[in-house]
Amino acid sequence: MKEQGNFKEFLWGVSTSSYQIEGAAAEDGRTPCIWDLHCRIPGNILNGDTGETACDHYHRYREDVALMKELGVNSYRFSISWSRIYPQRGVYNEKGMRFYKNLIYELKANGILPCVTIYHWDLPQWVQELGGWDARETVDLYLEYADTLFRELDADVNMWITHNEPYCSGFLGNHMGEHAPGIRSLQKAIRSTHHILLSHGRAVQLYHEKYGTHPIGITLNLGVMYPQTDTVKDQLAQKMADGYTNRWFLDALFQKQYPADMLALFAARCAADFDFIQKGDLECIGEPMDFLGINHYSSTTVSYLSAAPNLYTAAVTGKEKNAIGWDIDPDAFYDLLVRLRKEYTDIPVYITENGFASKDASAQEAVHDPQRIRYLEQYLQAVEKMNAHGLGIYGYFVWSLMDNFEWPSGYAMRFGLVSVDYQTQERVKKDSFLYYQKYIAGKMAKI
Ligand code: GCO
Repeated sequence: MKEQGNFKEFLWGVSTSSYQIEGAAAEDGRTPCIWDLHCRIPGNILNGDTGETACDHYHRYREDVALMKELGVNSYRFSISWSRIYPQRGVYNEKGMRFYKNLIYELKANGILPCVTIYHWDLPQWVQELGGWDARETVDLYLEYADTLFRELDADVNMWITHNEPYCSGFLGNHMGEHAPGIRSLQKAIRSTHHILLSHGRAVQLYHEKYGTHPIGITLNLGVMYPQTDTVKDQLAQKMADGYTNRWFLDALFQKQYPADMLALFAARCAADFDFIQKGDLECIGEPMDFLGINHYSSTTVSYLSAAPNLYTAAVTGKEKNAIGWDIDPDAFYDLLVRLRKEYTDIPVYITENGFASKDASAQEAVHDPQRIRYLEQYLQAVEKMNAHGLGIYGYFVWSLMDNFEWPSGYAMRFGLVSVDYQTQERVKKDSFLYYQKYIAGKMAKI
């Protein structure tokens, strides 16, 4: 295990992403991303919500940074909108970049370290029209975009995340069709995840060769899967759920191979021949990175269902849940890290997202949130236990700074420490904001 940083270096933060908060969809040269189009198709998003205005962060970022300053975080994780930087093929948009330079300037002036996610699902529509992640050429387009970010922003960025949750952008977007671009094709989805992972590996190589001043890694959403019963069938379901969400990505990144059981399942389900995996690809995907980001929210219990795409379906448990129905299970969070250390890697880990969804009737009602506080208490305790047992956690980011556009759930689900009234854009600190503020202050005081 690499030596763990002291508390001075520990990052206490909050996370957001571009499409979920920025709004200003057509401003300063930005062109549509795949989510802009996905939101316009009736039935895709609850209540027909879109990210067109979202939290209007593009115009209110100073106010939002002031909230972070008050919260006391020493780091902020956000993502960059690719179509602000490259609104069209080969056309660099200085005005789009200016927004991020201003944001980073504001953060640094307030003593907050910028942690930048290069890609958090908002693929420019023009890239989708060239084939999207299904096309190998997208890897080169991503690299051109990433290199531009490194060149323009590296001096002031504290750490880089190549991708957020390739499971979602790859499988949920292209196999399940639940996320943009809303495609339902296993074959396309396998190719897409491969190209996403390849673009990650190539970006890590490029960054290490040309820049290499700050840490660079990827963020995975790792879940913990339990079988509903101990029957052979449910155990198989558990294995497939783990393979689809966790091992497909972990094995590629840390063992330079895809899991054999998933290759067999996919081959049977869509007659894929995997010829898109070219010589040297897995070597590149496995390029050593400086840290792993983990987004974690809950555990999932599954049972066998032969008709389901991957032979499993989520089962209902008696565990306490958030408003989306995700099980609250902090012990599973701890076990996840034990497993990661045992089976995969000893590189530093950042918890890049963790948080609680509530469904409140109004922004005002959202302000008193004892359940979110209870959730954070339990999950922060798990992080403390991880570090007490030397599991190498270097930072923790709450999802999210403020209520925002929660993908297919639109604005119905609220994850924020700050409540947002979407009519007036008024921000109000929730009780959980005050809780996290006090928690961080206690940690900092111990330095
Ligand atoms: C994710 C994304 C976030 C979500 C959050 C809650 O993990 O899905 O990174 O954009 O909003 O996780 O679902």
